[in-house]
Amino acid sequence: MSARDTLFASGLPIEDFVFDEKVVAVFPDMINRSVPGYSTIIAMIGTLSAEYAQPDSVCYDLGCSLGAASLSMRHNIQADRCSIVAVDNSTAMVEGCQEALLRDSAIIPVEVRCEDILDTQISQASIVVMNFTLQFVEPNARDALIKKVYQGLLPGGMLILSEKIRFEDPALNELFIDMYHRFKEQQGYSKLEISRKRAALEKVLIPETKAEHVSRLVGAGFQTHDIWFQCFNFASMVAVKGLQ
Ligand code: GEK
Repeated sequence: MSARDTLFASGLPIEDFVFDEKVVAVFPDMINRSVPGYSTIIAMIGTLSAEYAQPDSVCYDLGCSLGAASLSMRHNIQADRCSIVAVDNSTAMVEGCQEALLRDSAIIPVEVRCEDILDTQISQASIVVMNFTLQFVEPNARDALIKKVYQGLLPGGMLILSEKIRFEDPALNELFIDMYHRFKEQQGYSKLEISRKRAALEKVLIPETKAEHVSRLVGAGFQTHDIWFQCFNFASMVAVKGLQ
């Protein structure tokens, strides 16, 4: 169990959100109480990897944080001679991820890299997970990143892309944000914590609409794609590279 997230409960001035050691210390509690369906998504990444990981391939976890998706893949992959590459550009996260792996007993090799995913070379991939990571990437770098993922995937390979999403209809957008804030209150966050965290994320987490994501996936070459999970303004998509 990680420490309880009270990072936004104090009256300190609000600064842009960063993934530093203070966040790492409370991260499992923070993400579980902030992303509706997070534990389901992590579990289903394991279920999808049992089906989609191919023999002699690499499974990437881009923006791995403490490695929850990597661990879920590691415990569920059935294919022979698979390895996992987990990447994050926060030193504190990468150290925490390495510690989590030391406590884990599964045998599939995991390489943890501290690097910007914009610099990560992707090849021989059967699964690429981006679980709430693309939303933190500079918007004008997103097309090239998804194209790189497509090119690095083997035929039949799968991208699992989870994101906070925005809705074109302003009323629906407001409704889902409102429902999301109610969810956070139910999780024990105060109204003050919710509004302070929202302000800290404003310039850092840039959500896009479903249509923008679909258009990027199609532009990169993915023929098959759909949302497999959604709760209010949080969604997870799968996109599969066709067999050529
Ligand atoms: C999970 N996937 O638990 N390069 C590398 N890492 C990055 C970059 C980048 N350009 N931008 C952001 N990150 C995880 C949760 S958290 C989502 C992912 C959240 C990293 C950042 O350091 C952080 O660890 C992660 O992406 C986003 O399944 O906290 O809402």
